[in-house]
Amino acid sequence: MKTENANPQAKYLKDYRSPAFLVKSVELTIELDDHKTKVISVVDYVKNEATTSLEPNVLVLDGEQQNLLQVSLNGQVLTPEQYQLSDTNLCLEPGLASFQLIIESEIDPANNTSLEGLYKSGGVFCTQCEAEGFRKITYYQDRPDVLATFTTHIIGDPKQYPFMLSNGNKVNEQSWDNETLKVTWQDPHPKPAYLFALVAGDLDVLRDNYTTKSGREVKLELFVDKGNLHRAPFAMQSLQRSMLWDEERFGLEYDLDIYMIVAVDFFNMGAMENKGLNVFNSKCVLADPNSATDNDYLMIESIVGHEYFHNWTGNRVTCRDWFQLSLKEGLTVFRDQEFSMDLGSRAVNRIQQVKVMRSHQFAEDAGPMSHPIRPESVIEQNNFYTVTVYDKGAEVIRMMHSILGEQGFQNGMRLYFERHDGQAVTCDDFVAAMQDANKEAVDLSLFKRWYSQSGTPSISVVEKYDAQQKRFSITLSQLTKPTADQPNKLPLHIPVNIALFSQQGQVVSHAEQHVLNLTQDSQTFEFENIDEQPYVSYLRDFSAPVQLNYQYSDQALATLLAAESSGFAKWELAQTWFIQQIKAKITDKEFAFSSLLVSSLAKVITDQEADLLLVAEILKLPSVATILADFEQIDIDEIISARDAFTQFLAAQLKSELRGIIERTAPKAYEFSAEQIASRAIRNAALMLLAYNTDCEVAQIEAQFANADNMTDVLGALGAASIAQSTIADNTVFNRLMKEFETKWTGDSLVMDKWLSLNATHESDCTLAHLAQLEKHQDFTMQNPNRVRALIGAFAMNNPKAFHSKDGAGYQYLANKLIELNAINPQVAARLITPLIQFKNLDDSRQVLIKGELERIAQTPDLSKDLYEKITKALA
Ligand code: B3K
Ligand code: ZN
Repeated sequence: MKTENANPQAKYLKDYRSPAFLVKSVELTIELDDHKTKVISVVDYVKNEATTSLEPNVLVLDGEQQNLLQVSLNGQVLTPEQYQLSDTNLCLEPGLASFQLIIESEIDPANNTSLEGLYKSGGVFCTQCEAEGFRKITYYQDRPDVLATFTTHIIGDPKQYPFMLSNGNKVNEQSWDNETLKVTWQDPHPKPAYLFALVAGDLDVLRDNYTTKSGREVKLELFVDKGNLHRAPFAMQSLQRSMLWDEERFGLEYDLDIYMIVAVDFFNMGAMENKGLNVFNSKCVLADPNSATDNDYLMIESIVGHEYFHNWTGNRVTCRDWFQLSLKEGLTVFRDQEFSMDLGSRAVNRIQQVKVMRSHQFAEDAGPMSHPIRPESVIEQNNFYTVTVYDKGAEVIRMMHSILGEQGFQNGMRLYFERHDGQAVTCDDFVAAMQDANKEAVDLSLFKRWYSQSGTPSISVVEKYDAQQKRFSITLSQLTKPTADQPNKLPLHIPVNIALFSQQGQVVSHAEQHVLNLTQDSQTFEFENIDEQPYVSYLRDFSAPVQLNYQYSDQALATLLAAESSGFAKWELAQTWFIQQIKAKITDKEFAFSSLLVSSLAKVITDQEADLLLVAEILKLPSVATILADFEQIDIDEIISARDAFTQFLAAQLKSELRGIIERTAPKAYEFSAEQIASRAIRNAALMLLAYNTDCEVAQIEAQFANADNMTDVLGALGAASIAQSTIADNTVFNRLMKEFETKWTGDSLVMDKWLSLNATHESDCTLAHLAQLEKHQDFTMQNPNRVRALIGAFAMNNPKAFHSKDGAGYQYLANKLIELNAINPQVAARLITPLIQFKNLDDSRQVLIKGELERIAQTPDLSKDLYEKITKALA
């Protein structure tokens, strides 16, 4: 296989060694220029007496894609014989216990399409250093356990770049003619290089402030592209809400006098928590009712929160090495989840979290990239910003939270900060703080295995009722199958939350809510004084990230669905029932879908007391990916057609109830309120389902589209039109509305992303030809990750019919795009390859086609480490 760097090598957690030198301070001078930005770094080093390095006298600096101009040690310019320079390192042996190194180099931001290091987004200079991007700016020990204070001087033309920003506080500004300005920033908090940031551009700014509970006045500044100020207020309010929430729930306050957020158009992920200067994908900041949906608003709130919460869980206490990434990410995802849950619907937020686990994380753990939340070996670190590290990581924190309780958990957090503020630590340190703060109460020694073991445990259940003894018992067994990275699995500590109900749906009083702590391969739990065989609701609140192997009877499901008090559990039972029905149809083509399900669901939908946002979720069917995860190997067409048949069945059977919803929820003048969000959600869910009926009322859809005063309803109408066009006689409705939408929004790239995605997921006979056409649209460019994800990502992830077409054309299309992207942006390419490497449960002929494509990609000249790692593992 040809690669950028011959034979990329894995790094191992077990090989961790502390650095040979520590850094006292860093002073950077950056002279901005599109193609020749000059970077001068002045760094004071001291020998690390406690180093475990095998070469304790050698200073190893990371550096890539720079033109090195000069190195001097304590004022003496070094000759090239005095250091060793390779494509990735600069090494020297200073022979001193402390010294100053000055390095001058040149970089080319305008040609940096990887969007890592210093690059230009539109006309704006910006940086992305996590995980290992700082090495593209200057030669440095680019590792999270080297912490230093930073002073940054930015030199540039103030007419082009009126704002020149970096971390910390602005301490000086100096201009020497009309063309040059030098701005100096100082960050008093020692930080690793991955938290460094620089932004320079001509932007609009929204200013506000926040007073912390101890009285610190913090200036808040939100920078956006010129003309976008009207889309900035919601992100600003989200920031203020985050600051207040972290004080109230975690007792944590902000620690600088200024907090800045900059929205940029070209960004590889959602956002980045650089100290005092967050850089955000504009998609995760900008919103107004005309252009953003309710879900966009909620996403913005949660990401603004996430980056803010990193200030403590990530920045004040950071990771010792990148294997510990979940230390900050799992914990911070847990915190942003709790933030959204405290502010909004707990049940519906939990549902969204669980959907991510089931449709993405389970698949990752079952595929070639399976890894524990703390991985043990890595070729390309950027490949490990995964649903496992983030979302399963958050599930592990959530289990700890439920084992310790809120009080015990907060005691653990306090101890963690007391011990480790200002340090770079490990996941073991975190668990030790949780354990030591709760010594008497719990023993986390077995629980810790979640950090080192990959794979999704499956839980099977055997129930036994002894009428004579009035004893009910549940035997739970756990099994984690071998994964690509680990052949042998051990039992885990799995908390299984259950509730017992009588056959009439009464809570079996003394057993309403139990957490069964499964710690062995198999365990039996007994309940005394049970008058009849109860119905059990399992894995309430998704109390552990496991797969439950249990076939409920239709009668049990009907009873539990009506009786459950937990909104989440109601959704879970409905989903389980849907999946059981779809699976039954796959096994037996003659299978008749359950009428008991219909009447049970009708009751849920028409319940006047019901939480409408929850009901909207209940009306959405499990994704194809979620159902696929339940099979060892299957022809995916069978899932798609059984799922379609079941959807049509529900749409037909519930027609009058769904129409009732539409009547009851006629849109009112737009407000962003919980009540209206719920009303829009259920209306659009109903409209979507109704569109599966051959007599679907297209007029309804068109009226909603024409009269909508907000993007949620516009997209609701378009989504329904997409289905309607494939179901019914009026086979032009979608095309008509999409044309109108395009005319209105062309040039507004964030909104056009929604249009691209709708095109990419619409069912049609000529999807691929259409995709090729869309790539030529004026709003599309392969250089921008948002566009690529909106078009190509949406096709590969959310159009299973076309992507998995039997002739392999979908696979071939994606492979072609990945080959193009490899040269432009390896990180984006490596994210997009996911559906091509998770093929184990597809049928043999599709697997052959996919492997052929993977082998073709592997032949790409200069294949990036990112793709190399994933393809090698997939083909192994
Ligand atoms: N910490 C960043 C992610 C960096 C990704 C690098 N490939 C955003 C976040 O999780 O908040
Ligand atoms: Zn994060």
